[in-house]
Amino acid sequence: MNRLLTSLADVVGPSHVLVDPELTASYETDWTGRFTGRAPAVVRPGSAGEVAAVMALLHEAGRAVVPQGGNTGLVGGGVPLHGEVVVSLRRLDAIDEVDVAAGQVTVGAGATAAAVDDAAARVGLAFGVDLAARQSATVGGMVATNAGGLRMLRYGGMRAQTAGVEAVLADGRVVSHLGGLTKDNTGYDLAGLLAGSEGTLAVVTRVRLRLVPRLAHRTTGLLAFADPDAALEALVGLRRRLPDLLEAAELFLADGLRLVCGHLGIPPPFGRLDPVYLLVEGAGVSDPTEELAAAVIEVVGDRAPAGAVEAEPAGRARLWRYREAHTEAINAAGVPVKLDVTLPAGELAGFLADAPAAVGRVAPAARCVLFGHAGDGNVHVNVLGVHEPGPRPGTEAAAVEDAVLRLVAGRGGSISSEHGIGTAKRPWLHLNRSPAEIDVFRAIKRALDPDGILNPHVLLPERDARTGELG
Ligand code: 2HG
Ligand code: ZN
Repeated sequence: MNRLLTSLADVVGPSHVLVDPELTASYETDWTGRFTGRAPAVVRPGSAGEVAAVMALLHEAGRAVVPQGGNTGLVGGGVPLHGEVVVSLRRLDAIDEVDVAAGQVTVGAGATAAAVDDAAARVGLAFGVDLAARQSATVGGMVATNAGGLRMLRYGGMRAQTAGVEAVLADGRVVSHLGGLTKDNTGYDLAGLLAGSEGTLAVVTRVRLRLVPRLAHRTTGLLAFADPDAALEALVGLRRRLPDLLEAAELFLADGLRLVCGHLGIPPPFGRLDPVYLLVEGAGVSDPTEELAAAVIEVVGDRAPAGAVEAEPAGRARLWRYREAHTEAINAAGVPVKLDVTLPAGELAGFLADAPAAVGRVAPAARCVLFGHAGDGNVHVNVLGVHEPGPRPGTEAAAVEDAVLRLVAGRGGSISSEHGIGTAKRPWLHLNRSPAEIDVFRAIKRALDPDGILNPHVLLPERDARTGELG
């Protein structure tokens, strides 16, 4: 190892090979505190060339690697749970000049979502993906997880924003296709393949991003409902009535709101706790307030016993805070078991009703907090008060995961909506993917990473259920 560390230091400089536990600690534990490991080293290359040289050395040494961006992942996919070397891409944060004619920009993997959006704003454009972790989440990690976020409804997820990638293969070779041409049928879509590959196929170093128009006006509405059915019916009506205006449609429930209000020390929205809330945001080149308010009155009407519409930034931020503070409020209450799932539209209300009971059957003392991106059918299931929340088989946490994921799959949903499979969910991949599909995944993995050094413990199940072969 010492020889390897010296060679790595020759490439990136000694101050960018971290081995002191005090310096490596923040790279070794995920944001929730649920996933934690120990890395023999954290390597911080400063350019794509350095990433290539680092990967060549690690490949030669047969060392397993976890590529890491802002370490905001929630499924244990970006931390060294099995003693992997962490390759941090955060120093690759350069943002090229925005190509205004193309409406695109090329950015380093370490650029944060917020920094990309700021750069786009300077020329009247915006980054189509927005999420609560915008100040820390990096573009490389967002591609690797195919992040979705708050505006998926209107612009799609990371794969849709990705017009090209540059990436380093396991052995240090570089593949680069950053031209961003709208029409370009010259073979396999490597950018599309790497989106959602969770660091298992290559290390993303640069990304060509499609940008979207920056809409000058936006209005946020918060509506309270007596039950999920009423909220979801209202959402169907609003989507139909405002097909070009809606940018976000978020849902949360009384339990989550109670936690948020306690955590922030603020009163609930309408001076009381309602069972279900829908937060909707409209954005346009002209002020959408009247159109949104009219649609709420016409479509939602009496379905919502209380509501507010805000167009000023401070008022909008106040409404968003109730939704965006869920993650931090949950974490302040304990280490959660987090599941991130999609339900078909027609199954969403039923799932919200059934999930707490399914959890209660296997973890009687647990508390279920449900919220998410209603417009995409995406529910974030956070379970607090689980005995042994760590990601180990045979624990109460595993029983909770099993119960929720089977419920989701049984209703035709996806066990990973936007956070990835990571280490957390790979034993359940077979609930959504057939043996033939998993065989194809393994073949792709072998083609790009024959020695299995790139994030070897995520996404693919450890053993093939039929052959017993290692993933
Ligand atoms: C969000 O939508 C994030 O706020 C985090 O995806 C979700 O904390 C969670 O479970
Ligand atoms: Zn989310």
